[in-house]
Amino acid sequence: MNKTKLDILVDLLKDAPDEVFIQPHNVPDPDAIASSLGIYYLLSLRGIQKLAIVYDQEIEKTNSLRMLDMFKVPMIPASQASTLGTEDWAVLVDAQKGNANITDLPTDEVAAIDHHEYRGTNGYRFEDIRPEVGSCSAIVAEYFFENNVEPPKIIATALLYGIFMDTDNLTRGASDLDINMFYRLYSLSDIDLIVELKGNEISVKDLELYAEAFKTVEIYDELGFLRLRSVNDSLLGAAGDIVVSVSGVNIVIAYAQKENGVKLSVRSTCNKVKANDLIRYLTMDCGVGGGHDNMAGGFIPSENLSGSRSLDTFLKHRAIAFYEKRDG
Ligand SMILES: [Mn+2]
Repeated sequence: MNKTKLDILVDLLKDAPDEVFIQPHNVPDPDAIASSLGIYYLLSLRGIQKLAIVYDQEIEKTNSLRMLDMFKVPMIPASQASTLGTEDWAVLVDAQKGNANITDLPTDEVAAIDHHEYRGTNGYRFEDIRPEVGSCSAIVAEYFFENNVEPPKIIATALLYGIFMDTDNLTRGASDLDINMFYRLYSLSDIDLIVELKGNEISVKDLELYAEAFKTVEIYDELGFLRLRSVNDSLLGAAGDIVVSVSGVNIVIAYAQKENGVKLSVRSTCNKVKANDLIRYLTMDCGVGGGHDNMAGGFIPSENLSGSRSLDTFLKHRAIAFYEKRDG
């Protein structure tokens, strides 16, 4: 019988010299949390011991925090994993080596399961990277069904929510796999928990930040610009999602100036302007950026920002130039 991807991954991990750490991208979001939990369950089931999920940087959004508790996700900050070292292996989930959104821990990254843009083999001994899929949760859900493992209710629910969030309720970059997995997970899930998570997406503090940010919105044709004061990364994307839903606005550039530089988040529902192309253009020669056709993120370090020109002018100028080129 042909080996499944999970079989191959398990065969590899059985040779791990010490611990195996599952590592999602920094500031894990619902898709990253759900996929990590799913992989943790499958690997434990297949006898991989000394297994843990570690992440870097704070989990910011209330729904992500609620998930940890609700689904009993055994996830700890990497800084608290006292035994983590160079002899340990890592399986990257919803992330790839070399991306700006993941900290390079001392572990040897032997595997990557992801749906972001392909960033090269990076020495992985197992990789399953499918940029055409809208969520990593759908890829992980397929590991269950492909191996005839029925996900327990809480895991099915977490994965369903991961698909929900990363595809914006199946309207953003959803592939056939997302839809099929959504359908199969649905009957195994506890919808009341999804309803509860949906009721925990914004905190009162977030609301204040949103209110302040929405006052800064400027619109140029299909482009919307939004500036956040917050240092909270995930709010940037979430606020962008709201502005992109404004009638006539199809591309949103949300940004926040932090001490060390500028965080950027782009959303696009317009086929002519891909979010990943736009972010690369915005950060060209001054920063890093990447992501999906519909959602992308980037960073420009402070030292690369020109003192003479305001950040707002710089970003607007570049975004409009790119837009007009594409639109022409
Ligand atoms: Mn994801």
